[in-house]
Parts: sequence; structure tokens; C-alpha cells
Amino acid sequence: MSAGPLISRRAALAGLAASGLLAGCSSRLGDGLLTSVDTHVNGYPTVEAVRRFGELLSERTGGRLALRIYAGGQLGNERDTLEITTFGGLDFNRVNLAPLNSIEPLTIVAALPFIFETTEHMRAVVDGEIGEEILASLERHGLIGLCFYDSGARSFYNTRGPITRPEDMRGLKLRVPGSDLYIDMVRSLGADAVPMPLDEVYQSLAQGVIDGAENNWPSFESGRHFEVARYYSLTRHLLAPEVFVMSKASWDDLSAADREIVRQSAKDSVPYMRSLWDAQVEKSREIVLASGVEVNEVDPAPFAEAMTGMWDASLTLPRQRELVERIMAMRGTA
Ligand code: GTR
Repeated sequence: MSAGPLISRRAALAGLAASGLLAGCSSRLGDGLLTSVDTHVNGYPTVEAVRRFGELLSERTGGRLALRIYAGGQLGNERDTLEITTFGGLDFNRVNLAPLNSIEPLTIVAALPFIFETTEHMRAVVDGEIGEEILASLERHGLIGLCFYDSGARSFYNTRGPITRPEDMRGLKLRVPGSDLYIDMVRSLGADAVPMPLDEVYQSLAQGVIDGAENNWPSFESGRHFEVARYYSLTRHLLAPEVFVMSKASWDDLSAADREIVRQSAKDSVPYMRSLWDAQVEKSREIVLASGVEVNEVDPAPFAEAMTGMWDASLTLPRQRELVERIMAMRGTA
């Protein structure tokens, strides 16, 4: 099944205009107040890292440029806001790789299950040439890739019981982000994939529309999914990073000097993000454990075996396969 087309520009704009929100968002450098969106709430590490980026931007431009963040998905879900960003309706967006998978095939490489051995391996890849190549590939889609942020490890949680083997997943209805890669991933384990935006997960779990989902500790906790899905099984199948992007339309309006400030400020927000992230993982883990959620360790080997079988189907271009080889060659070196 396909994740479906992105919503039309007109529908997206109509939705925003109807909610009256777009009118309040100045952008495209009119008064120097730039907009950024995030599906996560204020206080979440991605939002706070972008806030730091905005502070650096103001400082380094002597206040000519400033950032206004719309957090908590108030301007729509990631796929919709990303499309609006591509044509300059929003200036910045912090997204998961998932909504970029259907736009740019090179992003799939960094979102493959079990491709990264450790967080250090993932960081070494995205901080180096491969990361730059993936970021640069977004430009032809109207986006300037600025930097990667951490996203920890994604694991499965559900309302039924602990998962210890791929067989335990048969027939479970699991939410995934709208990405063919995620759909294939969950199907390769025998579960039913239900693509849906993050903000619908809590209610869908509560109403039994889905049995579970997969995410990292902070999202499992901050979305309150753990209140309903009481089993968290640590498959750690994805160590995929997230991305901070700028609209190319807005970028084109910047001077060369301001572009450099934007790029550097984004890069400079990464170490801050990583320190916030590590602390948040610990905090979220404690909250979830204190609530009595049953957490179990999982032998990843049978999951990796079942899930890496889908790599071939996802890697349709020689360029993708070349990147995968280079990522694999960096294993054990970070
Ligand atoms: C989170 C990620 C979000 C969003 C979410 C999801 O971990 O930070 O950007 O993609 O997962 O599953 O939709």
C-alpha cells in the first residue's frame, strides 16, 4: 500500500487560512520574523534546539532576523507542513525522515531498519560527508537541509502484551508514519501497518483502532501513549536521525552572509540538541517505568533478519546502494 500523495497545496493553504493561523505567520523575510514548525510541544528537545538556533540567528544578525516557533503541531502534521515549507508558506521545519522518504529517495538510506549499529555510528555518518549529501539532495525539492538531530532508538509498544519474537507481532495493527518504508518494515514482521499522523495515535490506541505503534522513549512518553499501550518492547529497530530544513524559497531571499549565518547557527544547535536529548531520554524512561509499563529487552537478531530483507525493495537507485555501502563501511569505526 502506498502512503498516498501529499495533500494539495491549495488544500493545505485553505486549511491554514481557515484556521486563521497563516495570516498570523509572517515569513519570507518581510519583517525579518521567520517561522518554524514542529509536531512536538515546547520543551521537547527538537523544539528547544530550534529555539537555540533562533537565538543564535538573532544574535548573529544583530536582531535583523528572528524566529517564531509554532510547536505542538498547531499548524498541522509533518507531511502537510512540509509541503507548505517547500513553497515558502513556512520558513523552517523540523521533521522526522519519514515524511521526506516519499519526496527524496536518498533519505530512505538513513531510515532503514538496523542500518546504524550504534548512536555513535549514526552521528558519525550524519555529521560527515554522507550526511551532507543527504541534506543537499533536498534542494531540488524546494528544501535546504540544515542539520540532523538525534532521535534515539525506536521500539514497538502495544496494548496486548510483550513482544519478544517477530511472531508475536502477527496480526497486530500498528501505527506507522506515512512512509512506504515504515509500512514495509512493519509488514515484514507480519503486522498490519496503519499510517497515521502522530497526533492521532493516542486516541486511536485508546479507542482500539490500533493495537500499538513504534517510537522512541521521549515520544512514547510526551504523547502519553504509554498511558494506554502498557507494553514497550525494546527492538531498537531504527536509529534514524531527524532533520531541520529551511524553505528554499525563503533561503533564496537571504543574502550570502545571512545564509552562512543560518547554516552555521543550525550546525551550532546540534551539540545542544544532543545534550538535551540524552537527558530527555532518561527523564521519559523514568516516567514510563514509574507508571508501571512493562518494558522488555528483545534479542534484535530475528527482527533484524526479518526487517533487513526489505532493504532491497527500498533501494531502487544505484546512488542509494552506494550510500548504504559507505554507511556499512563505517561500522565499528565510530
Ligand atoms: C517522533 C519524531 C517526530 C514524528 C514522530 C512520528 O519520534 O520526533 O518528528 O515523526 O516520531 O512517529 O510521527
